[in-house]
Amino acid sequence: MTGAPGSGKSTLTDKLIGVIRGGDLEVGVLAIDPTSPFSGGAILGDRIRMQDHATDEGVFIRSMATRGHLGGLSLATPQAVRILDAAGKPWIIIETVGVGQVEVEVAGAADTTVVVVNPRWGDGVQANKAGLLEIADVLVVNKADRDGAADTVRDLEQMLELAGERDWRPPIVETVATDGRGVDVLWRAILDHRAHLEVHGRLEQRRSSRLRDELRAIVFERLRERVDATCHGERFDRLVAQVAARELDPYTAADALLGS
Ligand SMILES: Nc1nc2c(ncn2[C@@H]2O[C@H](COP(=O)(O)OP(=O)(O)OP(=O)(O)O)[C@@H](O)[C@H]2O)c(=O)[nH]1
Ligand SMILES: [Mg+2]
Repeated sequence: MTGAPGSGKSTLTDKLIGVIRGGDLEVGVLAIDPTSPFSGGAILGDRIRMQDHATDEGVFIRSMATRGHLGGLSLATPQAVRILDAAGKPWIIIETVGVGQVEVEVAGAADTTVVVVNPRWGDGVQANKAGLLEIADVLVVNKADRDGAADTVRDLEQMLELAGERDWRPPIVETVATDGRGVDVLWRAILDHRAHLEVHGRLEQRRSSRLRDELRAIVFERLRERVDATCHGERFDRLVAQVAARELDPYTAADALLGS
């Protein structure tokens, strides 16, 4: 579940928890704050917004900040999802603020990406509109109680039209998260997307490509640690001095370091 700050992600998540618990299934919620090192605001805000479920044993809600975490969101999120999965949560909702690269990483971590926008979304200068449409499996126009919801739906339809043929056309759902209107339609859209993935073998494909990305990211982090360890110390300093004195070119120096 991704979208601009304040678009209603937590309120929608709260209502979705209600739907899932109505079916007696357990649910895990990860609210990811990509910017704050402490996530204090997010923890408080999300807990308050999902208060109805705070004492429900079948609901696990956790806020996490990823700044400062090695590999950031792309490593922390799948690991947290894995733990919730192992703990037997059949549904896991990941909420994160959409800012640039982040929503793309979220899309990488989830089976279904829900992009939340609000009425008049089309008015502002939003650099990453096309990018958001690209990752959306389901589009939500939340705060449909406000003016301009129908226009925004039309805008989105046009943009999807321009984006061309795809094997899955993201449905556009209007919701009013505060009173729950449209949330049943949103849940149906999520289930439809899941069914689509399963029928076409895409679920396994997505998960396997996700694992490839994760493994690659882990290897990358490990290599980075080695780079830090290698480009450090007496031998490194000596090679730098040799390059500075033009006794050695930097590529040869690099090879010498890697060779060691
Ligand atoms: N009028 C109206 N207000 C809404 C609706 N959904 C959410 N809100 C309000 O919008 C504000 C932000 O809602 P949140 O659910 O916290 O939004 P969010 O996207 O989780 O916000 P961040 O996590 O801070 O990015 C709250 O005051 C909600 O009560 C809606 O459908 N209609
Ligand atoms: Mg929130």
